[in-house]
Amino acid sequence: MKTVLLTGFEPFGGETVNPSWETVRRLDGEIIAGARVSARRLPCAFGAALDELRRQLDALHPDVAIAVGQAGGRSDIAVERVAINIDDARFPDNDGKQPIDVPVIPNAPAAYFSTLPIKAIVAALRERGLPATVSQTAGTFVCNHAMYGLLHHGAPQAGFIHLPFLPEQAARHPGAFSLSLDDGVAALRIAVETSLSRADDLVLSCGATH
Ligand code: PCA
Repeated sequence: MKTVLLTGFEPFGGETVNPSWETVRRLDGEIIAGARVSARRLPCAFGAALDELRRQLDALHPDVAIAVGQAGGRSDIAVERVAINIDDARFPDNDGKQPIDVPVIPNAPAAYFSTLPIKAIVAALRERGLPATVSQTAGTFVCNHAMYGLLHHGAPQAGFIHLPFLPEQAARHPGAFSLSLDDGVAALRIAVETSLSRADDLVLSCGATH
């Protein structure tokens, strides 16, 4: 049976929940398109997040690995295209570390592209009425760090998805977009199904001017 690893992060930045962990934990043990899902939580800390991710990759050898994180400022489900080899934190992580302009992995490539069918995922999400887009940057905080490490260490298909705030979080951030837990769970199920069902991607205009 194929194996899917989904990871979510612990809360950070003053939040008491992280939609990524709340969402992936709901899918732990589920069989999606004949593959078994394992959900794991990562610390929101440079280094420690990658150590845990590596442990899980070594233990599970997943066919598909999707790391998920919170992007409170985003207004849709952001399927990340690329991870860059830089840590540049605007505020300390949960261990109090704030790396500035250091590589995620020294002497490794500048960037890695997601190996998920990112545009097919966006198209499938939109078809089911869920707001989604391809994101051209996963930032330079712990999520980009984890995505870069995931792609460096590898799984046949691997990538990263950022989720907006949950409604209960958005209630404390007036004006912020939110996505319900049920919609987040449905979105990740679709992302996993789409990844398992195709290796190639769609040609779909989803670019950005900045
Ligand atoms: N989001 C942060 C790190 C953990 C998370 O859920 C980020 O976007 O880097």
